Amino acid sequence: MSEGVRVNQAKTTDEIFSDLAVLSRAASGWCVHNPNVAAIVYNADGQFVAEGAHKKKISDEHAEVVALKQAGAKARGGTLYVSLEPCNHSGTTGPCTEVIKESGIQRVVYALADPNPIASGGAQALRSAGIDVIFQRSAVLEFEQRAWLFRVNNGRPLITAKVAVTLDGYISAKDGTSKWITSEESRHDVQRLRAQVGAVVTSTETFIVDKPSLLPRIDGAPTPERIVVGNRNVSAEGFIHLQSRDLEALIGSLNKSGINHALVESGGTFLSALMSRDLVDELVIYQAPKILGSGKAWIADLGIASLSDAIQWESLGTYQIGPDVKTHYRRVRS
Ligand code: AOF
Ligand code: ZN
Repeated sequence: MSEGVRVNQAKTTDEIFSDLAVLSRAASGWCVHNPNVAAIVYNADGQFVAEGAHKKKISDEHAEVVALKQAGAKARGGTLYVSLEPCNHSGTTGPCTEVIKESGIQRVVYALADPNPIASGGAQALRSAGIDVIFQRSAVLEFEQRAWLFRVNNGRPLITAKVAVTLDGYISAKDGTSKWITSEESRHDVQRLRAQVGAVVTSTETFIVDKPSLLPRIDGAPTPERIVVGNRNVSAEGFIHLQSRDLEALIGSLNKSGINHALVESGGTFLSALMSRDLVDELVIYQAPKILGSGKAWIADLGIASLSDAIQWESLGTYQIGPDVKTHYRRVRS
């Protein structure tokens, strides 16, 4: 199906995929181990019937099953849109392909082939049962599921670092003052980041100086695992304290919990250690329109002497947040 073609309903497939992206993003903080899959059901007349997302921390039910259960008999003859190829295996639940067949769904449109060998084969199984199966690649839905895909492909979570800096790149002034460099609007935006990840990580240094809660202060938001890394003794109730500077221990702990996406909120020392090990995959930089001229830099000397050795990033988007500018970067590895 080409972009812009309307199939017996008010929305194009790309528009429905955008709706799936919104559902997927809202579910991402609820998913450990598993992908943040979303599904939407339209009936035979092309009318919206039901939607669902996988929220592993609440239920094992896959997105397709959540949406189809809600749709009931209205799914008969209809179309199921799903961000990931439906699974064909019995794992924590039975195969979604069986539930789809029983639902009477006539058409399945999915955006990403399942890279998980034990779960794959769903598209073929549905075709064999006489269901029309359409694969339409979606960069938007690949992006929303990138943390899980990254973990499947790399054996560790996607790591995003968030920093709040002045125009000249400082996170605190010479006298140590750091509250608040960025605006209230930016700080609220950070709450939404925390709500979308499985873990928020900081260093003992930042923990002692800032006493951050690292919790998303948003009603009904999922609670990320909170991790403090470093040798110093801290009283961190509700946090996991990894009393070591060994970053392998951090990765091991994140993997043990099945974290797809971790957010690092720390000062320059810890961030530089991660950066030196090439463990930062994305950056979210909030830049306030302030200049200090001196203070603590957000990143330390990385031992890079020449421009040709610079660590490369690409921008995924720039946004005005109140008086500040937020830029989202992705590491470019050649
Ligand atoms: C999900 N949610 O909505 C879909 C998934 O551990 P299990 O048995 O729940 O199986 C997880 C695998 O199932 C997952 O890696 C993916 O390949 C497939 N589909 N998983 O958690 C969903 N549709
Ligand atoms: Zn499934």
